[in-house]
Amino acid sequence: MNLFQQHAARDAHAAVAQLPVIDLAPYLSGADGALQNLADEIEDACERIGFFYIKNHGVSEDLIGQAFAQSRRFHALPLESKLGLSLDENNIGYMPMNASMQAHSTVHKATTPNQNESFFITHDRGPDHPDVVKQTPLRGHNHWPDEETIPGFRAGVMAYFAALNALGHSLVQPFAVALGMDADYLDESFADENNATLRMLHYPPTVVAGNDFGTAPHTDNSFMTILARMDVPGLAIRLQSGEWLAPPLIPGTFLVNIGNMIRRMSNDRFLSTPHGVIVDGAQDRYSLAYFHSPNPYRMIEVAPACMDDENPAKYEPRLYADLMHEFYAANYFHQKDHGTIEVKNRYD
Ligand SMILES: O=C(O)CCC(=O)C(=O)O
Ligand SMILES: [Fe+2]
Repeated sequence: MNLFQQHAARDAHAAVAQLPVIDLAPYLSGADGALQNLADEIEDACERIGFFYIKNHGVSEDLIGQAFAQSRRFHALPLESKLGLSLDENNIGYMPMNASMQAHSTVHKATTPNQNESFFITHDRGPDHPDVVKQTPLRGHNHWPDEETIPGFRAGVMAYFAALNALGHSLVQPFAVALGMDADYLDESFADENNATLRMLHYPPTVVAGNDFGTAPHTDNSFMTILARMDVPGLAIRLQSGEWLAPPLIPGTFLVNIGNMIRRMSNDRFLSTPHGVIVDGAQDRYSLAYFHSPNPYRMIEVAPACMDDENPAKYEPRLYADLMHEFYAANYFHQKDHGTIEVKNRYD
């Protein structure tokens, strides 16, 4: 029995009922009062569980299906071609199996590397983009397979990235209000190409042994993550009770989870809930995780509305780039500071 089975939610039905499904239609269509209503729903979800579904999010099923098709095409390329696009110091590119381990996490001690391969992309900065020219850390460029090898891949992937980036931006103001701040409180933090990463995950068929995971239990280091899954199960989230729950697929929705950055801003009022993946069986599993975060060169600070004399800030202000560097170095074998860097905060 694996961890998720050993500590499975006893009343899964009741646990699933606790997962909110938030309708974005009123807010996205600009209805009166919709911003505050959405912020209230987000606040409740973040305080109770750290995960929620969104429906009527405006991203078409065709575009999502197309993005999954691109991921399948990419992962079907020969390993040598994919290794030619290997993950760079900005964590953009291809990560093969057995190349990362959740050393950062205290949720569950990972002892074996993650059993997934992933392709990471970000804003499609050209070679003459000022940050690419200056080689500014965490402001790099994408690594693409040749167009002739996989025609239409780049355009297809970037269309999905653009849609998710726009959706992520549209949720920033509701999150600011959920934190008890003015709607525009976070606008500047997300300006000038926010840190945004699309991770195209592939979990090949595996026989899970011992302490193996597709993705070991972890919290995300993003502000928020917008996840698209297919019908092959595997994801589990850890409830406040310590039990693990497999959130069902709900057609027409994305699953959103809160990352460590909003947890910091909320002074721990909002939960960045641990989750992980075990795929055990003959089927391939694909998922698309989109991480929406502030610009790396903005400070991450506890929101003034989330602290007072009785409840002082639990976190000092930190540059997001520094927090990202710590996280990457702790978890990814290819990073030059892997295994040596001090991780100041843990979130589990
Ligand atoms: O594959 C999944 O469903 C989840 C992936 C995930 O949690 C991550 O990439 O952070
Ligand atoms: Fe995650």
